[in-house]
Amino acid sequence: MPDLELDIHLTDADLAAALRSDARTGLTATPKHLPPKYFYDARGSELFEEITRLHEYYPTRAEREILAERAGAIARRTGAKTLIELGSGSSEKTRLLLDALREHGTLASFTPLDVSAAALRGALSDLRREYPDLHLQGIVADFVHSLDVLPEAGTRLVAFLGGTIGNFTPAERAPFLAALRARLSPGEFLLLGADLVKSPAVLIPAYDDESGVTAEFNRNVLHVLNRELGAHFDPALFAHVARWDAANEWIEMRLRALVPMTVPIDALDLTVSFAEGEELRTEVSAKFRREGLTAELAAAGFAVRDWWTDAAGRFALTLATA
Ligand code: AVJ
Repeated sequence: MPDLELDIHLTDADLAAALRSDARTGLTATPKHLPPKYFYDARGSELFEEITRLHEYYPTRAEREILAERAGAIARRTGAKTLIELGSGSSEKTRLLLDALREHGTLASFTPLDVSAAALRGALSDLRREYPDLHLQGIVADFVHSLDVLPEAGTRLVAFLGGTIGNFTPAERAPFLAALRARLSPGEFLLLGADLVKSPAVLIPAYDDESGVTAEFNRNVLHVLNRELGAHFDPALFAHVARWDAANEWIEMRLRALVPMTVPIDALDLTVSFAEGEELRTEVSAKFRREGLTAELAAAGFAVRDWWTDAAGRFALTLATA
């Protein structure tokens, strides 16, 4: 069946090449690191959905609370004709926005953008049934490198939700936000979800839950390397580590080698050694403060119009204009 509703700007071959290059770079670096986008194969996406339902993992619920309360205001303030969602995944919370924009009467099209064609196909087939009058156009792309493929039509609202902006380091955020701003016209909008700095007593359990789902999610990246690159990791020999970096104000997830090991990676013609206790960094999840994020947005050319948090003040949703 042809993918009428899917523009593919990133093929499986592109993804495979990126993984080879990122794995070679990250696993031969000191300290070792991998980009978080490789968590999200089918199993990893399922585990992430499970994480969003954990009682320790508050960001999804907090953001949904804000969206439920503010979607009407967002629709009125933006009058958006086109909603674009970066890193859309299942687009579950986005329905609150779609409903409000539809009720407001301005919305004509929705463009979810994600690296996972499978996630987009699943989301689009549900959305097609739920929103038969909406023009749907999924884009398979890496949101970091593919801002130039955003559709041009109407007043656009770009939603970047879930706190995924936290996966960038500050040095990566500035050019990303500037590139996004450059793609928008004055008067168009960015809706950004950001997790806020808070006590490590709350942050750490959110990334190291009692039931071990986040640990499985973390180790899943090793299964991805085994399957995609012919690597020979034994995920059971790695401990899940979540640590709060107070200086950088970010959570780091790492995998700690429980024993010394050498791991062949067939597709890279590479063997990687781990000392006992050596850690591989798999994710940075930065947490934000209002002043800092407002200043970063301003430096990129965005003006913050609204700053909303959940009642408990854990998570922020900010509406900014280009
Ligand atoms: C999807 C990037 C927002 O950083 O909280 C959840 C991913 N990692 N648990 C986050 C994640 C561990 C999540 N983001």
